[in-house]
Amino acid sequence: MATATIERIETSLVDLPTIRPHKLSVATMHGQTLMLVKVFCSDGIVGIGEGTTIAGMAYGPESPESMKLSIDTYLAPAAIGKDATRVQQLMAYIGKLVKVNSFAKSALETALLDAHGKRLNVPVSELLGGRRRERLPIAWTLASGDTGRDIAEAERMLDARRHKVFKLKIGAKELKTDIAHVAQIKRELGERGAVRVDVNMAWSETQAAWAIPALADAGCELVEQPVMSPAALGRLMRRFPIALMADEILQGPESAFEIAKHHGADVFAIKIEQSGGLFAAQRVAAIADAAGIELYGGTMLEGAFSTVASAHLFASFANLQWGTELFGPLLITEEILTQPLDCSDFELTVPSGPGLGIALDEARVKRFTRDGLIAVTR
Ligand code: MUC
Ligand code: MG
Repeated sequence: MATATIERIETSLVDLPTIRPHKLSVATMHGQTLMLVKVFCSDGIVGIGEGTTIAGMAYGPESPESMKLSIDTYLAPAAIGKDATRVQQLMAYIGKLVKVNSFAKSALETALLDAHGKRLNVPVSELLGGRRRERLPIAWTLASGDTGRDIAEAERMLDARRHKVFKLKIGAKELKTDIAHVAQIKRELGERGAVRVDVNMAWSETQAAWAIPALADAGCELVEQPVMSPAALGRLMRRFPIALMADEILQGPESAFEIAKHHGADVFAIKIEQSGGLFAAQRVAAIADAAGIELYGGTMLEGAFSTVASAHLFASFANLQWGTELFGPLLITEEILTQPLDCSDFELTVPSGPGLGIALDEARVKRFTRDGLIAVTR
């Protein structure tokens, strides 16, 4: 086994515009900030990882700025001088020193896996047990805030053969307005496009109980995180036949186990950052499989690095019944890779080179790198 120690860790914040405002029940995004982490090893290998959130702190407790701070102040000093080839051991050690901070840990673990894959000349998927598929179906989120614009966008995606599964962000408007929006989009798309919704916890249990049958009647096939409470989600699951998916309540293996114990969701949206890293996300998937819960590859609207890390992991899953939504890089106006990802025929190709199998376009990213901690756009 090659030996290498961690010599230096650098973090940066990269502010990138989105192709249009992205409207969720919790916030409207006008841009995305990538927190990039580079791990420099004594064998000359550099690994890159990434952390993102959704609209700063509107979605969860971490932000790109907090990730940078926790890595610079706590994770990096703990990692420097340690064996770069023992990724799980190092992450377990860091886990003892730093509680939670799941997104920051996921970014660092991604960088370590990228470096180790490059060292061993294998893709990250091989470090995770080996891939079972080379390509992953990718859904697209319609979230312009306007029904007509969403329909036109969906038509463009279908024509380009980029996406045929659409997730609609609802929960910010009146229930009846949201249902009419979903129904109109599904009516226009017919059998050409599948329609799902994500409420991002905006509804009460009574609101959800009213809306879920109406969504099913409108042709919606999956309802993601309609309510905040895990107990309420479990109760709704038992009342309605339509598939209900857990997202925000899934915060790593322990929470997955609690939900699975009571079979509190039909589907888990697995996200590497929310899980606390790729290995933790792998454990979440194992819990779901054991409990008969189906799987979906989720996103934190990540840029290329975290998207590709997720793709390596999802490619290794035994089950991926609901496909993925790894479209994050396509929501951003700027290409940050030297070689763009292949998204074609409704699928993303999992890169096959060593590590993550992608390279950062340093010159391009430099233009968008923040000088200090205050975001210009979000
Ligand atoms: C979420 O809540 O799932 C995923 C797709 C999207 O548009 O927002 C994210 C977050
Ligand atoms: Mg969600």
